[in-house]
Amino acid sequence: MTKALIVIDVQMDFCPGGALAVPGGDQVVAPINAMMAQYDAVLMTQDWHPGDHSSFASQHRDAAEYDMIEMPYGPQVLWPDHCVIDSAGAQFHPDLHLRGDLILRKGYRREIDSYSAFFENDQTTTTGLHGYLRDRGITELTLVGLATDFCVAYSALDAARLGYDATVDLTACRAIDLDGSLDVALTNMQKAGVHLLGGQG
Ligand code: VGL
Ligand code: ZN
Repeated sequence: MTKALIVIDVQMDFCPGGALAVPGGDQVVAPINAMMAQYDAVLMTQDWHPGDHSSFASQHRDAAEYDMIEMPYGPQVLWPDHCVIDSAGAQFHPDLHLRGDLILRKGYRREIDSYSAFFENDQTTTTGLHGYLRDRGITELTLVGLATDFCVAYSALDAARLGYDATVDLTACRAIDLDGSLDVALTNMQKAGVHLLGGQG
C-alpha cells in the first residue's frame, strides 16, 4: 500500500488577512508539516487563477460575491478575486514545508473553475492527477488543507469515486461554511465512503 498526503490550497489568500480568508486557515500549517514524514509522497495543490477568471464576482455584471450562478458546466459560487497567478495571495503559506513531490495547479482556465484536484468543475475535464497516482502505485490518500467544504471535499469525493482509499483529516482542515456548505460536504463525504478523522478544530 503506497500512501500519499494531498495538501489542498494552503495559500495566503485562504489564510486570515487574505482575499478569501478561511477562519483559522493558518492553523492547518503546523499539523500538516508534522504529518508529512508519515507518507510515501506529499502532493500539494495550488489554486491558480487568471485575473479575469469566470469564478470571480468582479467579472459578472449585477452579481455579488458569494452569489450562485449557472455556468455552462453547472452551478458556480462567485468568489472575491483570489489566488491570482503570481500574486502574493497565491503563494503557499510561508511556514508550510514544501517537501512536495508534486505541485498541481488548478483553475488556470478562465472559463472553468476547478475545486477538485482530479477534475475541473464540469466533473469531466481531468487534471491528470489520477494518471500520476496510478503510475506511482499510490492507492491510499489522506487529504488536508483548505477549504474543507470546497476544494478538500470535492477532491475527496472524486478520490472515493475513482476507487482510492480516501481519508480527510479534519484536524488539519478549515471550512468556509457558506449557507450550511460544511454540513452538506461532511454528509456527502460520509455517504461516499470517505473516512473522516478528528473534529473540526
Ligand atoms: C477554494 C473557493 C474558490 C478552496 C478555491 O480552496 O476551497 N474555494 N477557490
Ligand atoms: Zn479558487
